[in-house]
Amino acid sequence: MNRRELLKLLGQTSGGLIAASVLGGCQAKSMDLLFSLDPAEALPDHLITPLDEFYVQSYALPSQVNVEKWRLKIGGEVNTPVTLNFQDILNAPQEEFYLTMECIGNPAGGNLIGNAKWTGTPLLPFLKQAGVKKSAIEFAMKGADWYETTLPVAELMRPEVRLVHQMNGTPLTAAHGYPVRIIIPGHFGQKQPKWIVGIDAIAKTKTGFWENQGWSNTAEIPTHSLMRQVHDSRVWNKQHQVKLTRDNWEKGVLLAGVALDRSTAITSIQISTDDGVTWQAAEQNRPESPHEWTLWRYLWKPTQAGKYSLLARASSERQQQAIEDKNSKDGSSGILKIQTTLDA
Ligand SMILES: Nc1nc2c(c(=O)[nH]1)N[C@H]1C(S)=C(S)[C@@H](COP(=O)(O)O)O[C@H]1N2
Ligand SMILES: [Mo]
Repeated sequence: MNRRELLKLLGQTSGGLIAASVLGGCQAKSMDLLFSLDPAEALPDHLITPLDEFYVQSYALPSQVNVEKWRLKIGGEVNTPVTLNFQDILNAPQEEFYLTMECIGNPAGGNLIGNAKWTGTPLLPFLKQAGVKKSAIEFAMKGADWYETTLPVAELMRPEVRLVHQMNGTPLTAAHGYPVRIIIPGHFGQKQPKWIVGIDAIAKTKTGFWENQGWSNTAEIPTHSLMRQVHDSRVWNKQHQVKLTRDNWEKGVLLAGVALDRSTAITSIQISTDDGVTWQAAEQNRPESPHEWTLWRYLWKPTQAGKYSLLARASSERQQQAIEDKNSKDGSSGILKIQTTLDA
């Protein structure tokens, strides 16, 4: 099957993102615990997802891009088109930053999310060098695999948009976009083309690959939380059932997870162990950047065996997460209810 056929095939699949995650090798390997079970240990400042656990979401198999031949062309509605090679990226000022990447198709509680330390250079000086014309309203971004997505001009002209070539201190792997990808904070992964080869200023609006299949065209990250761990088990899907023996729950049960918003700090995480009737505040860390996930934990002290429904909801300076379980094409902002059984 060639790429065109593959593209066509995926285009016809209603659950395109799911199909892609199979192709992309979204791994569900056994994972170490994210959070320490020792309540005396402080929450870390940063929780980095190791590269071998970082999800991969590609609609086509990763293109092998030859770094010698790689070029990024900034063109379209600009005064002077600019062509960059890999050395131009390395010669420009370098910045390191933490940012959490999440797929818009990540179901509530899903594993299509990861946090990394990225290294790259701001895009803005190159856009200024090209001189974006007044006629431009959007940028169309292209990957070497023909993936395309668009965003308004102002979104890409923010200083925090960068051309990135390292992830967790090592060159991007082929699966994550070697040699260069773009990162546009505040948006789901869909707006972050890997193997980027083209940024075209365009005078008419256009929609990209996933957007043409009904996925949000703004793809902005809503205020949301994910419970990732209940005591000593990792949680990564909504069917997840947790069972704890009395020995394990009597001393208290650690509930822990992450929360993220498009642009503002997470101000609180609330936990309910009675299906949303009462809520308690969880402990959280305070990352410097709103684009890195906030870590939270809560020590639940149940007094009775039984079945419980565990919920976590996040609030940011912008909004509070809704208590619903919606997996829509705008990204799932709904709450995951984790069914937990405490044995007598
Ligand atoms: N060129 C290209 N870029 C792409 C994609 C793709 O298929 N091709 N998938 C996008 C989607 S849907 C997501 S969620 C992120 C995932 O990035 P990751 O695979 O590095 O985790 O890449 C985005 N960038
Ligand atoms: Mo995605």
